[in-house]
Amino acid sequence: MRVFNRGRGVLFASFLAPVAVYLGFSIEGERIDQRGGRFFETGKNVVTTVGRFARALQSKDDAALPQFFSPRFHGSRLGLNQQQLFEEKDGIRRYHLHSDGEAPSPDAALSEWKAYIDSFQSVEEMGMHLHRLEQWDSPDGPAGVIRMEVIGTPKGATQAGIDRAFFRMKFENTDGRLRIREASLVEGERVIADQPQFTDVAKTAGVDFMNRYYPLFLNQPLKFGMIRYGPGGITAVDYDNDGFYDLFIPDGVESKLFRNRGDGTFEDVTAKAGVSGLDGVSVAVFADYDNDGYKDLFVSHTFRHNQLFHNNGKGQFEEVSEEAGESFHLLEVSRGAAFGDIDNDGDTDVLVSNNNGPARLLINRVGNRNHWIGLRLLGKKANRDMLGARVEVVVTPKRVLSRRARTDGSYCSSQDPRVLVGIGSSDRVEAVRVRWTDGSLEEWKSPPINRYLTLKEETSAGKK
Ligand SMILES: [Ca+2]
Ligand SMILES: [Ca+2]
Ligand SMILES: [Ca+2]
Repeated sequence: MRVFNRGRGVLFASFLAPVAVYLGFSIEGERIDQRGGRFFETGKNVVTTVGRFARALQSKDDAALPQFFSPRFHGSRLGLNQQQLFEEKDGIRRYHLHSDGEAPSPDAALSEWKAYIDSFQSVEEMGMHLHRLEQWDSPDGPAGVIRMEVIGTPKGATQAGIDRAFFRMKFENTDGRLRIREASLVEGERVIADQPQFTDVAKTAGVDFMNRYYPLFLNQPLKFGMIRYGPGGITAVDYDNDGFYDLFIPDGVESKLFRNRGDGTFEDVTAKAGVSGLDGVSVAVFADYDNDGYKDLFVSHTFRHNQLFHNNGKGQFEEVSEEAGESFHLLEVSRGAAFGDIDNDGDTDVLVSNNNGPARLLINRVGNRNHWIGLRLLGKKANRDMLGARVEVVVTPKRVLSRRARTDGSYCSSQDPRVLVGIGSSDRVEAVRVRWTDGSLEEWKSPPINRYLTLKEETSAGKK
């Protein structure tokens, strides 16, 4: 039985398809390649230059620093030493960099940087990165937006803060060497607190896992120094319905499933749960495709076909990709996946996005054979979609399915904000409870099933 069908007329043509045809013309292709090469070399030169500039600043290399500025430099003050407090919340202070618009001489521009670095008692990291190349093919030299990131402890501070800023810079090209010709502040801020906000407990919690690249891809020579494959983020999911969020960590070598023990520690259940050996994973999305009340696992891959695993309700997953539909046999570079009931028939469908290929919309053909209840939460105040609100579907007092209203969960994808809860063969639900985001609780008794209901805040009889 096939689980997912491709939707009718829903194979979205990628905008890259015409580009592929265009590239088929070899002369044009060659020209584009040369242009691409120049673009790359210019960008690389800027990246190298600002990287060296950051290192010279961090090491206070007074001999090297003046060489980064053109003698014809002009610009406006960057506001590095003019920080204005604009927010203080939960012990965290945020400052904006403020430029007074004055135009410093090359020496004054350098002094501003020196004074900035001298304002720290220690600098742990200082980085300058090319954020956007805005001009790269001009004889005047390249121009773009440079992102600065500094982690350091300012003099008099109790711990390190983070400075982030964007500067618009123009560079002068002298015999292949770039110097800063113009510079101005786009925006910047400092975020700092007197106390640590988070303590790293990964080791004691049992989740100190370091991601690894997919080995085959890592060993491939790359024409351009592109970003290599990396997984698209961790998934937090309560796959065993015990009310505690578990963690799935996608990885290039072997992804991990950690079960939350409920005492602040996690157990590596990758092997026990039957999901060993998942490599080259982009994202993992958990959704109950068959509405049996247990969230199943969809895994998108960068280097082989995507996979679907059925959750047996006893803590194990069983692969069902073979019978899940033709899309699970395709070799595509899949990235994010968005889940939602696109055809409103009571089961969750999925939209998979692919690099350099069409998005695939997979229509679920089996889910609504089981019973279900769909809930659209509506808040009265600011959080209209009530994202983060907790829903408990009380099938029986002993079978309570807990879910959250959420749209997150997958790389560059947003899920259906409605909460779709499969209840298997149960033909009634005793109650639905909603813990709204302000902590208040409401209950709706004996709601109808196999349909979508809109639950508005403060409209139930059972407001507590
Ligand atoms: Ca759990
Ligand atoms: Ca299921
Ligand atoms: Ca559906």
